[in-house]
Amino acid sequence: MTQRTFVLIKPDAVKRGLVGEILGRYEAKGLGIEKLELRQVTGELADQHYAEHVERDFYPPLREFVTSGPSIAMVLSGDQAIEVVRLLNGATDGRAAAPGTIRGDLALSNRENLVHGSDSEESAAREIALWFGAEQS
Ligand code: RTP
Ligand code: MG
Repeated sequence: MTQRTFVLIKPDAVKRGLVGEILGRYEAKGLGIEKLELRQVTGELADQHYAEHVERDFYPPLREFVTSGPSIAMVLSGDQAIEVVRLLNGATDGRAAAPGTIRGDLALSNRENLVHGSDSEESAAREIALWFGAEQS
C-alpha cells in the first residue's frame, strides 16, 4: 500500500553536513520525494509537532534542540513508507540503534538523533497537514 510520511532531518544533521548522506539513503531505498523544504522551526511549531511529549521531562531540551537551527522538512512516499522510514531511521537512541540504520551509523545520542519519521498513518496525516498545510497534503 502506497503511503506518505512526514520526515524531518533535524538541526544536528544539517549542522554536521549529513543532509546528502541521509537523503541519499531514503532515495536509494526507492522512496519518492513529494515535498522538501528548509525550515527554521519555531517553538510554537515544535510544541504542536511534539504535542504528545510537551509534558515530558525531556521536552524542554528537545524543544531547544529542534529550534537550534534549520531543519529539512519532507514528505516521502512509497510502499509502506511509514514503517520503511522508521526502519531506516533506527531506534530512537543512536547508541542502541542497529548498525545499518541512519541513527545506528551516524548518531550517538537519544536526543540529537538526526531524523524524525511519522509513527502511524494518523501521525503522518496530522504532521503533513501541520507542516505543509491541509490544502496541499
Ligand atoms: P521521532 O519522533 O523524532 O521520529 O523519534 P522517535 O519516535 O524514535 O522517538 P520519540 O519517543 O517520539 O521521541 C521524540 C524525540 O524526542 C527526543 N528524545 N529525547 N530521554 C530523552 O532525552 C529523549 N527521548 C526522546 C529524540 O530527539 C526523539 O527523536
Ligand atoms: Mg516519535
